[in-house]
Amino acid sequence: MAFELPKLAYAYDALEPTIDAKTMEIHHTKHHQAYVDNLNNAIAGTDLEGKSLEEIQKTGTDKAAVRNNGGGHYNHSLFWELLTPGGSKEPVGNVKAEIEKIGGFETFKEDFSNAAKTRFGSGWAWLVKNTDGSVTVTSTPNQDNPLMPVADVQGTPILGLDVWEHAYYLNYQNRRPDYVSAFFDVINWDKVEELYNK
Ligand code: MN3
Repeated sequence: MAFELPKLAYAYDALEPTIDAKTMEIHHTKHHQAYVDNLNNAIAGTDLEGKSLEEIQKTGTDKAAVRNNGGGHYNHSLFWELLTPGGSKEPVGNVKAEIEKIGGFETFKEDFSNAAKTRFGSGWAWLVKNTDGSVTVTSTPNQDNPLMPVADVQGTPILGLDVWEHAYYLNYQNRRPDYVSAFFDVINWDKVEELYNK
């Protein structure tokens, strides 16, 4: 069964003013759809066909088309779920406790924002869960993610921010820092906690 574009749990205009409806619609129906289609084409007839999306990140990304489009599908599928209208303002539960251990929420916000702002060109900022349960802030270029063997910091992504220009340019133009700080208004921290506890 080929991969499909996931439906969003909210309307395209639900995240305004942080993310405008036009950006959401193009991002979901054009950019994400293209990653899905190109991933399906890249794995058709190969031993990756039928593997889970997570498994593909871990084992299939030595091929450029799978790395770029498999990463694109995984990253965006996660990203949509991490957003919610109104956001939930602060981390909860185990994630809150782990963020306390790396300096607390304000320090985390600064570190995560710096990772997002200083990622040159296109890429993603991440909070990952390590195998010992601790959490680390990192970033990756392009559509790479911390599940891929090629990533500088390996781990399970529990929060991610798309810092490609297509994610913010209509509303923020070149002001990536404004987009990054607004992101904190729409984070679904309950989802982050759910991913941590998986
Ligand atoms: Mn994107």
